[in-house]
Amino acid sequence: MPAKGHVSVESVDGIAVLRLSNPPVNALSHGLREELMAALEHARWSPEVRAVVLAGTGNTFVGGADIREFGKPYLAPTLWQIDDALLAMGKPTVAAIDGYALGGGLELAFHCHWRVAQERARMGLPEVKLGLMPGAGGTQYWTRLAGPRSALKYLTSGDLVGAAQAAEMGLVDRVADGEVVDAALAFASLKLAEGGPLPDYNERTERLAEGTPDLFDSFVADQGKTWTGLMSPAKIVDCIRGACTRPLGEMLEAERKAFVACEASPQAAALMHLFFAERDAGKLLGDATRPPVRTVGVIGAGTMGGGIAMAFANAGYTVTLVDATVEALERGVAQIQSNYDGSVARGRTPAAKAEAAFARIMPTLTFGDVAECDLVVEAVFEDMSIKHDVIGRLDQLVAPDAIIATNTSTLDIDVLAEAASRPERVVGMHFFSPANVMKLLEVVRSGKTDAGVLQAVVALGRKLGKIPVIAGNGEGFIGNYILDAYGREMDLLVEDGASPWQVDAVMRSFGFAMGLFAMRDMAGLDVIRRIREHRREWERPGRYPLVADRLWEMGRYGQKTGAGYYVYDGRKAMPDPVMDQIVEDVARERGIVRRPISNDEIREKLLAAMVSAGQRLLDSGVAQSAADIDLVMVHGYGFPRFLGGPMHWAEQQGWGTSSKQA
Ligand code: 3H9
Repeated sequence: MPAKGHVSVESVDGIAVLRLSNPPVNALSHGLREELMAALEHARWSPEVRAVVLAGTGNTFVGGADIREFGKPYLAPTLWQIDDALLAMGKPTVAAIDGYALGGGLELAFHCHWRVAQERARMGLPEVKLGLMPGAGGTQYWTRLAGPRSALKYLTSGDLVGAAQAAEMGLVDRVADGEVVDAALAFASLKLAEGGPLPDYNERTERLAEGTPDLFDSFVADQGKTWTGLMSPAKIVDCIRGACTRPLGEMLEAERKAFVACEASPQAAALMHLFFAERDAGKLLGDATRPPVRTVGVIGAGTMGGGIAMAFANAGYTVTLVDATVEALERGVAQIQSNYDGSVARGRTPAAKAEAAFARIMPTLTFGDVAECDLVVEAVFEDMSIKHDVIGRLDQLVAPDAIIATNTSTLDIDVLAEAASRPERVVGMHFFSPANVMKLLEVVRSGKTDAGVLQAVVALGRKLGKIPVIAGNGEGFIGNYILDAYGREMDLLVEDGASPWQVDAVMRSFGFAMGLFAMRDMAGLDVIRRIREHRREWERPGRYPLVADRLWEMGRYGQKTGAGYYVYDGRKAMPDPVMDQIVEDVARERGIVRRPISNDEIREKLLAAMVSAGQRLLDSGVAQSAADIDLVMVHGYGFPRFLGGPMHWAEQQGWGTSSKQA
């Protein structure tokens, strides 16, 4: 039968091959489900069909339920009805998995009697990453096929497994090194020839005895702390626990109810919002094109420069890393080496991969060695005249169409771009420290940055595995502008009566991993003072908070001096009576009558400061969308992911922000 719509059907020796097609990831959207249901019914009742092979098209089996349909009324046939139709088939069914089989897609395969996977296939139940849980039998079938231990591990993390590992675990029955549909057809023929009863999950109980109370208790004790703000991991655990002790039918019903509760949760709305925002980031550009970047140079082998070089090297780029002195270069290279060693020791990077990446970094003292690069990122000291000078020199050196990127976090990119004879090729690449780890990349455009340059840098950011958010050249771009706004609010709250300890505790209880005062102590109050000096923050309208300067004057630079906002025992922060006195003194000098400030007031004021700063960024066009602001705050500034970012959060609270698209 010729291909038609979302499901094509072909018959091979009495075996119906159903191929699903819904690009880009063959999600189980309503239209696809309608056609699939019709094809399954036809296969069921057609006497010529002896068995069914279910396959995807493109390079994916099925990426899961259609995430865009969540939160809307369920349209029949639902995924549950499709799965029931597979169970009712009464003829052998084989899933032929190539590419991804995820979420509802893997569950669809679980509803087939057997699974054949191409060796490059990857599968898993990543629903937890969307604030959801498997809702079409995933918790039950995984547990019955591969045991509760692996179900706990993979379903609460959402991690994927490859075909070979899946076969070892019992999730798939055969791994194919060639065309997967051919292998599935051969497998189905074999099963037809063998005859005998079809497998029944009710009888697959051999792994369930592993599910002892101790297994679950110790798993929760160990992992529970990483589930802050999420309801689905605990529900997943409950369903796996139930799989080991309760009848299958009862637990499928329980799983479905739990899924529906997760689907309706604010966390799921927040995480799905981020899922789409992450994919939309950097997309609001025109279609200007230019050749992709192939060769990269980094100027400055300090902490940022070294991290940036690693980010490129990890993505397969050869990087020319320049510094001016032997000592600086050697120190930088030693730091890079030690970062790779640490990553290997912690089991995060295989040794061979780390070695290969390290070998791609070419240190040099010769500035001219970057002459052939398609893109050079300057990561020299954060000082206008130094950066201006470097950009001017690069402009003279590199090819006319090469891109010059600056890693500034605070300087005016329009002014920096003036150093180049072609300012249109100058762009900001604001990496976050450690640059080889943090996913956020602010791509900052000056008034003159060429659209093609912007697009090339966004594409490059994606290749580095970053989330590239485009920002205009406003002060602090997106992230630091918002950080400033709520940082100032926090400082004022402290002068007015709160303590840093209280404010940080409020932030942590909201979901931040760390409070901002503790963060400042970690970054160093001397470093932060330099930034304030550069920005001349005291000249801004409104009350200028004084405590940070007072600490700096006293040499209390934070962790590095053993005292800042807190006093330190090693890295352990403790409230400090001296700090209380400093605050009292400042308040007295300013005539402020300090008062007790409630946690609610602190939270409201901080969030209001973030959100109104975000709104100003939208109004001025520095941020292209509210979703971009959310990405910046979640990926660069520790805003709790399960709340979806400040703008999404505010909208959920009914605060009424407007999102503007460029
Ligand atoms: C579920 O299944 C629940 C069930 O248990 C129970 C139900 C009862 N739906 O990531 P990419 C879009 S929950 C709709 O850039 P890649 C995506 O937005 C679901 N759209 O590609 C993007 O659109 P655009 C469980 C989806 O190659 C485009 O596809 N499944 C879906 O880097 C390309 O995406 C998951 O959680 C979807 N399910 O990665 C899997 N998936 O082009 C979620 C993707 O307009 N998906 N899109 O920007 C992924 O992890 C990755 O997309 C995947 C491909 C690995 C599949």
